[in-house]
Amino acid sequence: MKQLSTLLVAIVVLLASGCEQKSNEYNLVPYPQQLKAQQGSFTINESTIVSYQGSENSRFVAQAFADFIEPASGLQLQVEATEKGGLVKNTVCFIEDASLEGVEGSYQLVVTKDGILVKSNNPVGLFYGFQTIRQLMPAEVESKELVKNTDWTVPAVEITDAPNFSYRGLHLDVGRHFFPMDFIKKYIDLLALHKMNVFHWHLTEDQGWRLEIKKYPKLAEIAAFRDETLVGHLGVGERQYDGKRYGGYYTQEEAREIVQYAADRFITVIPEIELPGHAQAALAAYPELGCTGGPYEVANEWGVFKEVYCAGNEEVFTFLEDVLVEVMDIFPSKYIHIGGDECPKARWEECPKCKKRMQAEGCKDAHELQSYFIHRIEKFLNANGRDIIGWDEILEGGLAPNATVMSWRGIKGGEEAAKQGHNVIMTPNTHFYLDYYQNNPQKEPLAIGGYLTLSKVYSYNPMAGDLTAEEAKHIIGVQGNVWTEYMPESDYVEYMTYPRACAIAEVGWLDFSKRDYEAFARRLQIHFKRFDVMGVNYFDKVLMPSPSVDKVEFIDQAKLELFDNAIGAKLYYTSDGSIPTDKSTLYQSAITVKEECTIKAVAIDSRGRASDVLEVQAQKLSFIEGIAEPGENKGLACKLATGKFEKCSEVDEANGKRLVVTDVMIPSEAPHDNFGLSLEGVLSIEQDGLYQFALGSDDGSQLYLNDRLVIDNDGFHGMIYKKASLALKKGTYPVKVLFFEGGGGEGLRLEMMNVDGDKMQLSEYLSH
Ligand code: TNX
Repeated sequence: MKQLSTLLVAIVVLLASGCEQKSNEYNLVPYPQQLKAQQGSFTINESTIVSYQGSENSRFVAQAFADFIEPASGLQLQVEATEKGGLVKNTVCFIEDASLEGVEGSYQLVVTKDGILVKSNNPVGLFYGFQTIRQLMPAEVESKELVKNTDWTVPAVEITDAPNFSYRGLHLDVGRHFFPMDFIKKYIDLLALHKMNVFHWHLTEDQGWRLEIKKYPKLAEIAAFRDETLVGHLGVGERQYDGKRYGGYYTQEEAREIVQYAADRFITVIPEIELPGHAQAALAAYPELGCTGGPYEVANEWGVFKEVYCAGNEEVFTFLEDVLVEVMDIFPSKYIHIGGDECPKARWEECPKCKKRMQAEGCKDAHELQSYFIHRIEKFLNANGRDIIGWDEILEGGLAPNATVMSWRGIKGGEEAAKQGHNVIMTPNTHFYLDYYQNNPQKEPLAIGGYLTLSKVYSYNPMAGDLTAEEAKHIIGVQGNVWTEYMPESDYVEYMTYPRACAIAEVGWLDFSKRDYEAFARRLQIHFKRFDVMGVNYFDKVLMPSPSVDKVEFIDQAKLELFDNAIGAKLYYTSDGSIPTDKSTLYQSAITVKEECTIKAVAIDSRGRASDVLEVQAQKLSFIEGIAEPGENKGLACKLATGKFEKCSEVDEANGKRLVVTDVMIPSEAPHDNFGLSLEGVLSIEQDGLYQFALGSDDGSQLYLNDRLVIDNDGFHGMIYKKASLALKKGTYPVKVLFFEGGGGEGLRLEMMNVDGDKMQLSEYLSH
């Protein structure tokens, strides 16, 4: 009996490993819509022929395939036209057949032991067939040098494939840091490998203008260089600068070379020329284009700057149109990205020319002036046969009629645009901002902030919003954004971009219902071998577990859940301060915490690699008692002060208009920029227990309870939430919220959760 069971175990193990091997043969990223595994394989040898049928482009793809495999294999395959429509022995055929069904990029691929056949009704599909064959071949095929003793085999398979979205992009900010031509080409190579079809080239910024414009030579001489660069993180410590001149730009010839290089890989380059904001570098070169006339400097640190193109000056439009004429001449793309994001209105509100323009155009506020600006540029580009894309701020003050919107502040802007019948590209910072940390920030090189794991990127469903099927059709695709404030080196760009961009490629390509993160992560491990040969500096660490709360706060006890971010890893933890190992307690279900301690947890993968250590503090809270009486009136007393504030304490001291608000909110009387609020009253608590508060604001805010500061969300920043838990006795508590808005976006919210963790309707508990 024992022998029999041993035998059974052996068979099961064998079968299991056999299965694994089979699935390992098709490590395609993105994974095809339909794949049927077949027995056997085809081996490319010196007498294999590469044939083609169809337009000149089919010859081009066949030749590109032959050229691709030559360096590693040493094979110089003959490329020739064919009349035959089917699979031919020892041939790799690329057939363009107009009678086939399918969207652009769709293709069929058959590999048998005799040969390979790719069919498509369009050359892009043939090219993607080539990319699939490439990924099915041994990773060594990526080598630029001859690789000996390797069989150039392709496993037998039948694939029917098509992209889910027509726009699958990756962006690169070359304004904050400048990257060499070779790197741009490598970036494009990687897009092609992953069947992405747009390279969004973010060419102008406050910190540098990166494209030669013949009519305005000072853009290259002056705007392309800054005197020095901020050292470290903008938000941390005293600001220091490196004292080194930094910059560079692409000549028009170089930019054309990139356009051609991308076109050869069926990739469109969409250039972005930022306007009306993020323009300080251009103003440094041509100060007459700003509201004040300067002087201006190319920015040497990050952020949003108030110096923007003057909207009242005709010269600005002449300049931008001249620039765009040269841009259109270099970039054949139907779309031109005109930015439109983060444009503070402070200068416009004070500028006589802008005021005059507002009056003449009937703009009721500066947002409408921005809308006028974008409309005007759109009109110019439309007249030249091009369409604009803008960041979601272009919704403010009214969308230009034919604009496509890139939704970056989450998905709201995108949905709004889709509802208005505009096309949308989803690039939400919640899922697709590759400048965010992908692992424990303390263990990673400096990044802008955030926390965005591979699995979170992968989980994004562009269609999961509140849109009707008809509206959802306006979502034409997805894009990852790579902002480079904190990425001075190409290698580091790659580290931040890959493999998260692989996940974006798959989100853009594969139907949501077919996506499977675990299978994706397993395929990636094999895909990494290809990256190794290509010299891609990808991120590959075992990810720390994520905690259900950042800090465990409790009265008697609380639960902490851990979530696994690594695939096939086990989680271990300690609560005695020691570093967890695979000998520590295995995490199986939520940890109950009854005493103050630090929970430390790690993930350990099947290869024995450990993640960084996650640390979560557990803190016992003592009850606070309310010191006030309930107010007579609902809501809060509000003081609205206008002026420039940099800190909440300044708002506290300022004089202002007296109003009443029903909730913690910005009253409708408030202007768009430069004001402060002080909201005061009492909060009534009906039951003893643990309450959670989340104070969100853009810019700074503070929450006081019982005259004590409990949440400090002060300073200039975008929408950030800060949280606190408090153990409150039944009673009435004095409450005060301070807030200021200093330009750019605006927002203020206080959320409160009760003892059961349910959201409370805060306004019902407020009085004054
Ligand atoms: C916001 S996304 C920006 C960029 C920054 C980025 C940093 C967008 C349209 N504007 O200027 O680089 O955040 O994450």
